[in-house]
Amino acid sequence: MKLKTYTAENLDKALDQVRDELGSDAVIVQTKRVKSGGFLGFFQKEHMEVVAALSETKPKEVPVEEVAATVTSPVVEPLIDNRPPARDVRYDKVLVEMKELKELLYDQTKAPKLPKLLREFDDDLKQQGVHSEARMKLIAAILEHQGDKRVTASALLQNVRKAFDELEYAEPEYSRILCFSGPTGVGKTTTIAKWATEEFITKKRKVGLVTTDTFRIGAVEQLKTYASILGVPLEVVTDVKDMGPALERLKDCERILIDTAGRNFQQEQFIDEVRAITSYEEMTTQLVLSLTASYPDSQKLIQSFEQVGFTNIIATKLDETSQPGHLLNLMHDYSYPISYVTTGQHVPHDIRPFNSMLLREVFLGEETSHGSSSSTS
Ligand SMILES: Nc1nc2c(ncn2[C@@H]2O[C@H](COP(=O)(O)OP(=O)(O)OP(=O)(O)O)[C@@H](O)[C@H]2O)c(=O)[nH]1
Ligand SMILES: [Mg+2]
Repeated sequence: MKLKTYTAENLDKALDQVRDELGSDAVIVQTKRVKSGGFLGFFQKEHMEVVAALSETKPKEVPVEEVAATVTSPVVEPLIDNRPPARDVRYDKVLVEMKELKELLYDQTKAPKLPKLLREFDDDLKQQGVHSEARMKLIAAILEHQGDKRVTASALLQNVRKAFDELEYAEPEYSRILCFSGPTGVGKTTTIAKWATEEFITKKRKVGLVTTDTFRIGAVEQLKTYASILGVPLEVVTDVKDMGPALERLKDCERILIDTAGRNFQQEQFIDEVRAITSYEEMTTQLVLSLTASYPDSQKLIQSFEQVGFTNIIATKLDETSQPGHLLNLMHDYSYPISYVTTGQHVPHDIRPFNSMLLREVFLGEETSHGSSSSTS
């Protein structure tokens, strides 16, 4: 597949260029506003960038209309109205190719022009799994603070701190009943135990636990152990129709935490299962995902859960991943709040609110005194 980027002052002009050069078999894979020129290519004049692809082998396999209609753009209206409802695999393939291309473009054109220290920092971020778009945005913010001053280690450190502080941290929302859902073994039950301890011991709230995980051997026992250590009530719900009465029995609880079985959410039936469990008033879904999973897998998971809705993301196993950069990718790609990050197996201590302090620790190695308390909301 031949990919080419066209830039023009507006969308119409860019599309004219595509038509003139690639003809009607061209596939519009992305349209976006970009800035160009000036210092290292950042903060400059805005124009429209259109990426078009032309299949060299089977030009008819991916018709322009079909792909163009499935392409989403954050800044421009869809090019063609009659878009198909579902994305197909070809679309995903084009997206992957585009992402790789963007990485390449950034790594080969912009990154080498950065001042040495900044380039090293950028490379570090890349090694830690931050994708090129998120890096580019962060580097732009750092450069903005930098101005034309020489990049020294201490200036860089200060500017990275500022850039982290200025990121948009969506405010998590918590309903009275929180349902923890996510793939197998990501740490749902352990996170509930940490959360329940904090709520009960530190915040002195009345806490109730519910588990619907009667699927995995030992799952009920696992939560029962935590419930009895804390001395909080636990309801075991074997059938979703029993959820109502179980919640009724816990009506005095100020916070109810619901554990669910880990599932392979690529299968639709399990999404339906979550839909049934979370259909109760006052209940919101907390999507638990592990930072040890690949970023594309986490994206697929988010896409599946968007069908049922969720309020916050909880990112687990920060201590076990070499790719903490997924946190920055999640922030860049989605508007869902990341409420907490878990940092180990110890209950209740290994859980942290997600904020710029945490990012500083992870990416700058800064020591912060967050104490032993997990501080859930
Ligand atoms: N390293 C590390 N391990 C964790 C963390 N959170 C949980 N674990 C471990 O991950 C394993 C699975 O944890 P669980 O809480 O049982 O995970 P789950 O999502 O409830 O699993 P299922 O119910 O089987 O889907 C256990 O060994 C936990 O101790 C974390 O933040 N870091
Ligand atoms: Mg569990």
